[in-house]
Amino acid sequence: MLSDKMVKSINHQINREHYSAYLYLSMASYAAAEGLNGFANWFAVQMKEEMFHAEKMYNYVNQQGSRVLLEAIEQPPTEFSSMLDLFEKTLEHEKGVTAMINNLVKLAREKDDYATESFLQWYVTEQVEEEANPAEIIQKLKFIGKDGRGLLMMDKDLAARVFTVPTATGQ
Ligand code: OFO
Repeated sequence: MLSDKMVKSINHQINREHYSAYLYLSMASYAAAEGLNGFANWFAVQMKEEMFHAEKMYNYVNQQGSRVLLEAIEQPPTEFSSMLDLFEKTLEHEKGVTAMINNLVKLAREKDDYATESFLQWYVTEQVEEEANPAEIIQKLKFIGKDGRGLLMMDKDLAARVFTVPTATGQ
């Protein structure tokens, strides 16, 4: 059984994961409008990952016999200036999400809620990747600079990204 505070906090995190999905869909739309469909694909896959993050928490709250209450999702930014801008904003956003996940772990520890602490470990590990991926792309984009051919080659690479449901930990 989850404490009221834990249910409220996970419910709020479900909202933040949905917001992340919305943010990345907005970024996908910007990249598509710029004619960079590989970049758009990367963000569309990222959007699906975020929906998975939210669904995994939704399932956990239900399994624990508590109730998910969905909150309003605010409008994400719609104006961006470049592919580099998208990934810098992604990295900044993910650092914020990591801090939120860490706060949830802290709360689980305070409440001696071992099940939730164990459940959240998946997200702790996932956040390492969530920060590493944009950081790596930022490095490449800085290297490419204003070279249009480099950008197109990268667009081709990013077109190959596919969403796969994590099997070992997926629920
Ligand atoms: Fe859900 O990890 Fe990104 O936001």
